[in-house]
Amino acid sequence: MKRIFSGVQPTGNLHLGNYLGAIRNWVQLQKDYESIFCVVDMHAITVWQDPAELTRTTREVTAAYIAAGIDPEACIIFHQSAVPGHAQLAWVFNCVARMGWLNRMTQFKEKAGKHKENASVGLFAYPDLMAADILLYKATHVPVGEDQKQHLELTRDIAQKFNNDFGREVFPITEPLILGTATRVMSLRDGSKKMSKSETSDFSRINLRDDADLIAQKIRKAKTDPEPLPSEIAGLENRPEAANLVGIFAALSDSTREAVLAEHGGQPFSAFKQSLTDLSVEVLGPMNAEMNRLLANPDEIDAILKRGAERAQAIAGPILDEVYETVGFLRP
Ligand code: AQP
Repeated sequence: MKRIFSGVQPTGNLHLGNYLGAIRNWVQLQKDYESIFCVVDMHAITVWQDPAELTRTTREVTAAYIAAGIDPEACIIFHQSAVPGHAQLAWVFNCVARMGWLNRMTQFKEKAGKHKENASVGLFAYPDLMAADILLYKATHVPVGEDQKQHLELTRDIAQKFNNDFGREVFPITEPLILGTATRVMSLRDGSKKMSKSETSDFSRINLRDDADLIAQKIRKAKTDPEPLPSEIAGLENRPEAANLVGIFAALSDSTREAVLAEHGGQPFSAFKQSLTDLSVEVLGPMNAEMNRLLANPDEIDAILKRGAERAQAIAGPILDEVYETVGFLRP
């Protein structure tokens, strides 16, 4: 059996990068894998979250999953804090992983920045919780972007060490699913930075809840350069903002950058931006409408999350029992 686990943090406005880099690919994967998609609220609080906002964004991420085409009947959709096994297994893994392993994690260094001493312990131990998310379901595969590869390696190391320490093959060694279709989307204000929920400038990203007018404004204001669009890929070199817009166009039209340039090369950015706006509104419009419908009915979202948590618990419970028994915890 092939089982995937993946998640998004409810840390702010979901954006085009979350959609093209993650959620859209899951819609395809659900056909071939038993799929568990989580709203990872416990990861979110590794940095400060306003409580009311956290509740709102937990529902928003859930709505985005469904509006993008993830089927809550075929897949399990739930929020992490609703299944206690995530925290329980993470504690066991805190005792399996070594300080040296976590010290090497580049994402902690990036997120903690210069204020390492002030970062939460949770932010440091984040990869142990991620390993618990995956292994609590014995997921065989995890769709990962470039930025999460190192954390999945750590998950594999933890699984291996646990199995070795206790002399039992409790956990699978989870394989990464590197998706050719995943697109890394960069900020509309700076082509060298990734589009991000926590970036202060709202004009750096297209949020999945932006309406057509706002999408048009943001694309119109997106940073570009004075040259027209090239006709070949080589012409995008050292032009990160142009490359980003072409990459977004290709992803939204299920095409290639080559094909986009063959069609639009030579155009001034004003014309290309108009085509990109039309395409973005065409693809994101229906999703935006369905998200708004769901968010106006929070009870519907909460019922989906509750049912998902029950189904997740049914898988996680026996696996946690097996872990506890392996470790030697006396069972009541
Ligand atoms: N710009 C991006 N391009 C492609 N994929 C992206 N992802 C995020 N940003 C881009 C993918 O979305 C998934 C969920 O990400 P996450 O919520 O776990 O956190 P993140 O990667 O840290 O995303 P953000 O938007 O940048 O959030 P903040 O600002 O809170 O850190 C992941 O699969 C990720 O690769």
